[in-house]
Amino acid sequence: MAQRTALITGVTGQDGSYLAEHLLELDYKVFGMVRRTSSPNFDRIDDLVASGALDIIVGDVTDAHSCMQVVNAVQPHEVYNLACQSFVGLSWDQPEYTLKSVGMGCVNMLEAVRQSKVGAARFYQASSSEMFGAVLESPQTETTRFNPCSPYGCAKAFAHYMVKTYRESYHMYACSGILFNHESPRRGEEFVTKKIVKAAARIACGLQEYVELGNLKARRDWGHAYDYVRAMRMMLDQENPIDYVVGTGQTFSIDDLVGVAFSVVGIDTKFRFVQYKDHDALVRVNPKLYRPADVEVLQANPERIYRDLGWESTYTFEALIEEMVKHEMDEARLEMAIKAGEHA
Ligand code: NDP
Ligand code: GDR
Repeated sequence: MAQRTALITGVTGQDGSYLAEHLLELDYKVFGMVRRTSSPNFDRIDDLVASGALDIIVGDVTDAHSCMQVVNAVQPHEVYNLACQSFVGLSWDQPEYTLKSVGMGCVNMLEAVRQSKVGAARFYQASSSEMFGAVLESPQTETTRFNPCSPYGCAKAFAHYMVKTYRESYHMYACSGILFNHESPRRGEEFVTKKIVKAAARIACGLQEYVELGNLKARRDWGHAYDYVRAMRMMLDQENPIDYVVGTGQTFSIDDLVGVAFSVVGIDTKFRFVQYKDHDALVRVNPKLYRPADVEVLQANPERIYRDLGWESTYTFEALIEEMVKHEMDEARLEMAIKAGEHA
């Protein structure tokens, strides 16, 4: 079979980097679209760029002209639209930019594919469980009604319906993966898993005293990004474009996450856990970190993707958190060694 060409927007992000690796392993030619920054932020894809395996092309999803130019230049068989402002918490402070990058970003990429000479390219959209918001049914399936409660969730719902509209209006092969939270050692610093595993490692190494968190009662369905990018590709590799819910089917609270992360470094948080204004506590609740509205519980029912595509999550929650904590322990040890060197 002739080599397939894929275009990934958001390739510098957590998912983009895993997806690029996965597609390269499957012998795809892969192009990553990046926006121009004053200094490069290729940390997650450094090796792929340096080795020449991944081709970089400059474009911004909020700029329709650049989307068109990139699609015409690359002539992809498959487009994975992952780029956007993805931090839910920030979406209340930057609702306009969030809507532009999530919502119009998706429309710009859809239009670029539709109007380009490669009209037959298959299109994957990164939809989100955040669209379920204040959930109307549990666990959530492909038919659960959306009830978003953040600007980000509203923007993702808009993009999701635009993909459906393009699929039905223009008979495009376009589909969305409704992905639940997925994490990895490459997770962005502001997300709660990363914040907690990093704090557990640094506290264990004496580099940090405590960590401040917001809503500890929220529950999420957490999996590993490696598994979720496999699902994206599987969705573009079937006969017809179909939207799928992708998750583990299990849900854990932030409290649970703290317990597991700290236990990996041998700290029992039961006695020195959360107390607001308790200066001895390792984990302190700061009400400033509460969101104006929060999704309290999310839990996927991934039966359909399992049945149709044979996809399943290969990581338990504990294994995911352990991998993340171990990575942070390596980072913390490196930091200690550098500090020791400075003082030698
Ligand atoms: P990240 O925040 O790690 O990555 C976002 C990527 O988008 C980065 O490469 C970023 O580039 C890029 N980007 C942002 N704005 C623009 C723009 N205007 N033009 C071009 N590129 C842009 O997100 P994840 O990898 O975690 O998530 C990937 C996608 O999946 C996102 O759409 C997210 O909303 C969605 N999603 C993620 C889930 C998760 O749990 N991770 C769950 C459900 C959906 P830069 O490096 O320059 O900032
Ligand atoms: P989420 O992930 O909003 O689900 O979006 P995040 O890790 O930011 O929050 C999860 C839950 O933890 C609570 N929380 C905190 N969150 C952060 N970031 N920082 C804290 O200190 C903190 N304390 C408690 C939050 O209130 C929330 O309930 C992620 C992103 O990847 C989205 O792009 C994606 O669409 C969804 O997952 C599915």
